[in-house]
Amino acid sequence: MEKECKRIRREILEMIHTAGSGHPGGSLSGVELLYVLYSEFLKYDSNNPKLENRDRVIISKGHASALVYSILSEFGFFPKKELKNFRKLHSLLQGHVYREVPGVELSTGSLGQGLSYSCGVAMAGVLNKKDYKTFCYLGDGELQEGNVWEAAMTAGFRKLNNLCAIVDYNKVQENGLVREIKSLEPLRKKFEDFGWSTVEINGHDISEIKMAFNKFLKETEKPFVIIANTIKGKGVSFMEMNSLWHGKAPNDVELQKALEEIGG
Ligand SMILES: Cc1ncc(C[n+]2csc(CCOP(=O)(O)OP(=O)(O)O)c2C)c(N)n1
Repeated sequence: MEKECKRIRREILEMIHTAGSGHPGGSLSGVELLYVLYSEFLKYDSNNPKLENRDRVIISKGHASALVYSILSEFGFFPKKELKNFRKLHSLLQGHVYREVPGVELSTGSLGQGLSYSCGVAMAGVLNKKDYKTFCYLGDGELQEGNVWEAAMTAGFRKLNNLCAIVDYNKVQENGLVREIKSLEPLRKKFEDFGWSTVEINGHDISEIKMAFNKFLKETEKPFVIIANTIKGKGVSFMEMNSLWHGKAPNDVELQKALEEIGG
């Protein structure tokens, strides 16, 4: 799977380079998390993306669109050739994930909303006696939004054991370090106090990610959160942990250097 993840990383950077804009840092940090989810855990039919009993994936950090589109095309939701239209006017693949794209459940980009929506989707599953699961992918800077904690409280109170939040804890937000701008710590304890089951992993370690999703599938009582320690810009030395690469496209020389470093 490491080879595939390198390919996704290269594709993300090529898309952002061609578009001349985008969000490399927080896309590169989530590659393994989404790759493992789609390849081994998610129930879906890419030829029938609205299948009633599909598992739902809500991308709350909607700016990670290059990552999401690369993953969705990898798993057959639409052809790879569409990726060259990323961020072009009138193309389907807009800069923040858009629900007309096959496989995207909710248009996002205004941070802080995905977990509330995910609670609604998960509650609908319970009320309608459906056995789908709901996964919500969040950024760490995004957790500074109050709405996230209202949703976290709801999920805990409602015991939404069909809901799995995935926090891409890459420690860097748009303008600097999360711990210096508004620390989330003690993050795991916060979720536990709100009634969640928690696991904390290395979000680039395939076997730890699998362990975490397996644990979620065995959860019977509480909503589940995977706190995934990741590296913003993972795989490219000059992008790693550097907020300058939150929302900037590499130029030709930078792209070449990045692709060489990623290798594969
Ligand atoms: C409500 C809202 N405020 C501000 C922004 C602008 N913005 C886009 S990405 C971002 C930083 C998000 O940081 P984080 O959640 O850590 O994302 P990641 O590092 O994973 O890319 C901000 C402030 C936004 N999209 N929505």
